[in-house]
Amino acid sequence: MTTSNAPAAVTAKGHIFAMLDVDGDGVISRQEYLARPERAAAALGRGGDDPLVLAALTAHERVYASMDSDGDGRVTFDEYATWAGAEAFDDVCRQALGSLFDLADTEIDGTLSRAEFTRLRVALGNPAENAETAFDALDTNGDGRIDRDEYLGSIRAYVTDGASPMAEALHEGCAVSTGACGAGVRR
Ligand SMILES: [Ca+2]
Ligand SMILES: [Ca+2]
Ligand SMILES: [Ca+2]
Repeated sequence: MTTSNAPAAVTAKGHIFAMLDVDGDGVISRQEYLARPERAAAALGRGGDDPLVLAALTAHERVYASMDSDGDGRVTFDEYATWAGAEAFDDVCRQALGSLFDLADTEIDGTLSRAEFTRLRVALGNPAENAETAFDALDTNGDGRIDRDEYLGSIRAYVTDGASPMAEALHEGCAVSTGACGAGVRR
């Protein structure tokens, strides 16, 4: 299991929790979490009967159930901190993040173009202004596309180490655009 006490890793965890606790009441509610794929689907023009939307909802349900260990429909920071880590990422988060990627990949070529990335980012409630910076940080091989492995690998590195191109992107305020599913690092 990957664990880290690095300041960057602790910062990453705080960033992700704050991003998912949309109303800032110190709890990630079920509704707050499940609104993410719903909002993305609606903004990307996908209906509720789209198999990709159903897959995204199922994947997010699974993450929430995993994260909410006492099953009360509220994820506190302590609950989140105990749960989050590389293991949670590999078990459930990779699938949820991949599902958002697939929703945004409207050309179905397995990569996100700048336009597709920006649409996903806006769909998840972030302003489009710094999409360029975020895109450049995530396009690690600089080919003008973010492929699925590049995308998921960057987020995994961020949630386990707090250090990756994702950190730069998050510090630009683009946390929501990454679609981070809630897997942060363990203390
Ligand atoms: Ca909340
Ligand atoms: Ca709970
Ligand atoms: Ca594409």
